[in-house]
Amino acid sequence: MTALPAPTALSTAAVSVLSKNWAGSHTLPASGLYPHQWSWDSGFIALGLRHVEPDRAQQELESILSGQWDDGRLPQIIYDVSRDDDYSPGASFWRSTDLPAAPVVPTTGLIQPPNHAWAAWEVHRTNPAASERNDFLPRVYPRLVAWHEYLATRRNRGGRGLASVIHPWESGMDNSPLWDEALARIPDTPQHTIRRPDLLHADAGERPSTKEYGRYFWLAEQYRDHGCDDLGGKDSFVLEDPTFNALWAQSELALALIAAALGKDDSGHLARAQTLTDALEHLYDDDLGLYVARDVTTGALVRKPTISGIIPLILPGLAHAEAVLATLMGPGFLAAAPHMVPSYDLRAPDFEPAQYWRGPAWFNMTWLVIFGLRVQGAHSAEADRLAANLQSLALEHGFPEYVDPLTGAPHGTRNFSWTAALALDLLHRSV
Ligand code: 9WN
Repeated sequence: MTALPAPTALSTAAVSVLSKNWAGSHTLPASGLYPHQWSWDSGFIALGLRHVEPDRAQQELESILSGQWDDGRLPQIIYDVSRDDDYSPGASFWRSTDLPAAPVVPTTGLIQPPNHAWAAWEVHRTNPAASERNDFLPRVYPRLVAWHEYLATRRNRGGRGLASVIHPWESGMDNSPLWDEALARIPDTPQHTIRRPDLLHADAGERPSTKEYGRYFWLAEQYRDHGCDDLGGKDSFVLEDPTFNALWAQSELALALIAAALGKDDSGHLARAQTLTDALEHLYDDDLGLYVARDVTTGALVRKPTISGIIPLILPGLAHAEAVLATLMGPGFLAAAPHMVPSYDLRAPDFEPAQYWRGPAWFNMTWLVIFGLRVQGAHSAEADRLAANLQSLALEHGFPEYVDPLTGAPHGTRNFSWTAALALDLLHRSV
């Protein structure tokens, strides 16, 4: 097993990254590359902060909730307008404050995976006194319920209860191979001239290509120009993603616990978690032994072996848990990748060890896999080994965004907040 770093060294360094990236009410994912607040980043960051700064962990989640739209959606990004030139597309692209349903703070119209209720419950559970002092659960519960209602009503595009993403950015795994086929149908000719401030902070070979950015912008313009209206039915990209829906189910389980702690009725949270867990089976691919995405516009499964299809292991009672565990432990993933879990099967002809979501191992995904192994009560030595690797690679390389799964070499930006937060979380759970 990889040696664990000294707890104090890791803790001091991780806390320092999170403090440097703290922007007064929330944490920037990375102060250069990502200078605004991102939605699912805040969920992961709160999971780490809860151990050391419980009030700040609560504030992190309340801050992202302050960007909630009238229809319940939680935006992918809340913008800091003073840094509008530093990230593209910015607030001036979305012009959200022109829309009556949008909040006063400028945001994107898009969303990201719903890990927030899960994070809120963990923040409360870790320090109930701090939570009760601030009335944390009563304040956040109705807004989290509205967020999930948005997914259930506006995003049930496939009609089977699963939420659809209408842009690759919404999945959090922007250039995953799962999106290639659907993106190939999208024009790469947006109205906007595309600026790439991201390339000042990360190597072009590790970021999505110019062609991909053309399509991302084209799709975002289409959604924006229809007033970000989900019922317009005009979207060209509509896919059901396993990780997005597994996090929703997990968050629905957390809402049931929050409702119980508040002395409220369950309000159907447990039933919805079960419905989502069952509906995920529509995404199961027997040949690959994992879950895949479904393209709602064609009805076809996108048969690509990515990390997204392994994350449903976080759910209790998953019908194909045994088969997915075998895939995870097999030659496409952990048997050949000693450090952390690759984002794409190592044997895929287009696997790329340093290219963003097309091969590198990400800290949040490995953290979710560790959690999943513990939920399934399986491979506990492997879970411990991954937890040790995650912590050592985080500290050794200055909290990178992702690593080469074969060598552990760091890639992307450094001092990345969720890397620090999740390493801190594992440290606190093992001591
Ligand atoms: C677009 C902030 C975000 C993460 C995503 C990750 C990356 C943005 C980008 O950074 O996406 O949202 O510009 O590449 O893919 O998961 O939330 O850390």
